[in-house]
Amino acid sequence: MSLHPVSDQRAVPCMLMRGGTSRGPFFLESDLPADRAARDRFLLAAMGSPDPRQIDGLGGAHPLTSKVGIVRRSHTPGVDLDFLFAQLQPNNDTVDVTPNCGNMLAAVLPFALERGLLPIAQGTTTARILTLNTDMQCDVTVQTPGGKLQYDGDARIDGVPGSAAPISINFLDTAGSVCPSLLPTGRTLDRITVPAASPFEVDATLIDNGMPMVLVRASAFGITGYEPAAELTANDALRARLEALRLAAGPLMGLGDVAAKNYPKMCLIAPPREGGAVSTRCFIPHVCHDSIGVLAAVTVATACVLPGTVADGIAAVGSAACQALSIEHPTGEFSVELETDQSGQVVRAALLRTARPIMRGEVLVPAHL
Ligand code: NQM
Repeated sequence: MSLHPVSDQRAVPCMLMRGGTSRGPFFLESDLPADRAARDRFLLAAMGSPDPRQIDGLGGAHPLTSKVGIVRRSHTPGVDLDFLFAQLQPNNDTVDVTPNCGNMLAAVLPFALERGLLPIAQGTTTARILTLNTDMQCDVTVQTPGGKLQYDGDARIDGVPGSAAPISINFLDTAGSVCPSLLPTGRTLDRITVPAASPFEVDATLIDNGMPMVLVRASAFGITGYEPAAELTANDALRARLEALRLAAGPLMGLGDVAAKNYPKMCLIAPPREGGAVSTRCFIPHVCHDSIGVLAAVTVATACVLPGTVADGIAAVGSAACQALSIEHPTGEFSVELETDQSGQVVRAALLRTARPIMRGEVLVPAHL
């Protein structure tokens, strides 16, 4: 952090990156205050939170554009890079570093190569990345023909216009990221009694294969599950019932009181309509996602291949040890390749994302912060 020479602002080097279907500034850890409270004050100011429009910062007035990536060379043997993801919000002053974000993760290696943390190889460059939020490791490969980062390409991901170079992510250990285990209640299905103004009971699968999630059938909430995301976000009665369920599920998942937390995420499922494995509408956790999060898709796909979950009888899945599952969402689909062992446990998840640098320079915040 340095004082801006011609003003009373402080300047911090930053790259604004799109990672998958998310966007946010990326920083080198060494450019940020070491003190956590000071770092969080800086991030809130940089993003313009709290403010619904984030008019005084870089945030895009939506949870998916209120994200920050912090990167450093790893100290862990066998690991190249450490990534800390921070979820901010337009409407409050939280800086949550508990959950993962597989979309922002897609931009970590390009950012690290841009900032010279690792050498660029010929053809493709692969790095092992440790997500510090949940101690999760993955291998990421980017295209580097001729020793230069390539962002242009033919890979398309739903939720992002156009096409770009593919970035492959191979997750090595996702089970029980924030929850104590993959199935924190020890069951694939729970009947939950939800205390609300009008109490109700609902069948749900409480699961965490990279993202703590509550899966329920859309039909249990009187909707089809094919409604547009904006229509569901505008449905206050539905959101109130989902929030009551989320608050009841949190302690059952070993997450304690989740009232002020960004997880578990809620996912309404319905039979696939486009030849995929299942149709989804995810709440993250209060706004309906226009597509689906990366680790949310891995977690939903995992529920689809486990017998006895709420997806049983809804999801269309095969029985091969390695299969690609297409998770349908409001703006298309998300393909996840899952590998299971002989006991049916998911041992590997692979997927494709894209990323692009949008701006590089310095973000300015008031110096008194
Ligand atoms: O699930 C949204 C996103 C995410 C998180 C969210 C994500 C993931 O789409 O890995 O990427 O669940 O808040 O960016």
